[in-house]
Amino acid sequence: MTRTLIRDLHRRIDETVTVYGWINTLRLQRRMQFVLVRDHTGTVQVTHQRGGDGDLLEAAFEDLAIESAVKVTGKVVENAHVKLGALEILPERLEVVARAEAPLPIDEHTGLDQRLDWRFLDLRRPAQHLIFEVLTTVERAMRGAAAAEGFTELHTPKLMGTASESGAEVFEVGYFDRTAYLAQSPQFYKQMAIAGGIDRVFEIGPVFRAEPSFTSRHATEFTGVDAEMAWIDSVEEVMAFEERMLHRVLSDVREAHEAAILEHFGVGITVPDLPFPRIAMADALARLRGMGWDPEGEREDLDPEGERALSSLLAQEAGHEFVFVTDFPASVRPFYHLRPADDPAVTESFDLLWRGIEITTGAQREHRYDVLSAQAQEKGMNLASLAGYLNCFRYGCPPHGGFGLGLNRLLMVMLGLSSIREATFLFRGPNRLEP
Ligand code: AMO
Repeated sequence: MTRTLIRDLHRRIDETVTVYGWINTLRLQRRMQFVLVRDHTGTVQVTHQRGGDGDLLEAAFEDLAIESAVKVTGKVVENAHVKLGALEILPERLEVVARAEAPLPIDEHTGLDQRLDWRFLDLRRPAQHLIFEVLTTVERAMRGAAAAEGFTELHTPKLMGTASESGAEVFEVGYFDRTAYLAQSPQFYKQMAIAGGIDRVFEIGPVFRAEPSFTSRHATEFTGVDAEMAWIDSVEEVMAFEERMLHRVLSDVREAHEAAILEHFGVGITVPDLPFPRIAMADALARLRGMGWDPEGEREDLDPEGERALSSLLAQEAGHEFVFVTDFPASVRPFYHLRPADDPAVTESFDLLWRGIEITTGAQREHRYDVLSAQAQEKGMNLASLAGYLNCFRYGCPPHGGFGLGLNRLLMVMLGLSSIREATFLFRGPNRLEP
C-alpha cells in the first residue's frame, strides 16, 4: 500500500488510492456517510452509501471518532457538487490505525492557554502548520542572504561559566559542583569569532531570558538570529545588511505563502522598499512628545506605546512598516556599544521596529580594549568576570558591529498573530515549562 497525498488526488481520478490522515469531520446521515479526512496537504471527502445489514464499512464509519488516525483506500471520482476540490473518494477499505479518545480536550472555541496545554492537537489545524512552514521559509531566506554576503554560520555554546552581557536576566543551572548560566545572547561569542578572524558571523539559535514578563511579546526561551560583521566603517553597514536580508525574507515568503497567509490569517505580505526610514532617538522623542506622549519628559528611550506611536507616524509619513531608531543614549545601552568621538552621550546603535514592535537591536561595538574596559567599569560591571571577553580586544580586534533579531517576534508581526506564544512551537514563559 503506498500513500497518496491529498493535494495530489486530482491527478489520480478513477484510480484506487490510499490516503493516510486524521478524521476531520463526520456527517453520518440516514442514507449517506460523509467523512472528511485531513492530511498535512489538504482535506478530502470520503463518501459512503449505506448498504444496510452486513455492510462492514458502514459499521466502521459509524464507529469513528474525530481525530483518529486512519488509512482509507478507495476510488477517486470527480464530483462537481463536492466543495473540496470537486472530487471524493468512494471507500473500499478503512483502517483505524490509532483511535482518538472522545471528547477531544480542545476545540475551535478553546482559549490560547488551554490550547497550549494540548499543543500537539492544536498544531493539527492547517493554520498552525502554515506558521511553521512560513518560519522554515524565513530561516532559509535569512541563511541564503547571509551566505550570499560571505557570512560563516556558527553555533555558539548556550552553557556559560559567567553570565553574558549584563548578568541580569540569566538562568542559573547546576553544573556538576558549580553553577553555569544559560546564554541570554551569543553576543560575546560572536564578537570572539570576529576577534578570531572570521570576517562575518551568523547564528540562528536558542536564547534564554530570565525575565518575569507576561506580555504578548516576551518568552523566556526564544530563537535568536544573530549577525556580526568585521571591518565596518559605520553601523550603517549593519543596518543595510539587515534590510537586504529582510527584503529577501519577505520576497521569499510572499512568493511561497502569500495566498495561504491571506486565507488563514487575513494579512497581506508587503515586500518593503529599501532603504527603511531611519530616525535618531532624540528626534523620535521630540516628535512623540509633540503628540502628547511622555508628558513629563522623563524617558530616554521608547516604551511600547511610544514604539507603536512612532511606527504609525512613519507609516503615515513614509508609507513604511519598518523604522530604524538610531543613536540611542549611552545610558540605556550596554557597555559594549561604540560611542561616537564627538558625542559620547549617544551610541552607534539602533533598534528596528516593525509595525510598532521592536524586532532587532544592533550596534557598532567598541573594539578598543581601554575604552571598552572603561565603559564596562562605568556601567558597574565586574572586570574580573569579564576578563575572558575583554581579552578578545587586547590582540588586534577589528572594528565590527552586528545585530540580534527575535525570530518569533518577527513571525508574530508578519502573520498578525496576537501573541508570541502562537509563533513558537512550544512556548516557554515564567508560568510555562510544559509541554
Ligand atoms: P536584545 O536583548 O534587544 O539584544 O535582543 C535582541 C532581540 O531579541 C528579541 N527578544 C525577545 N524575544 C522574545 N522574548 C524575549 N524575552 C525577548 N527579548 C529580546 C527582540 C530583540 O530585539 N546582544 C544584543 C543584540 C546585538 O546587539 O547584537 C541583544 O541580545 O526581538
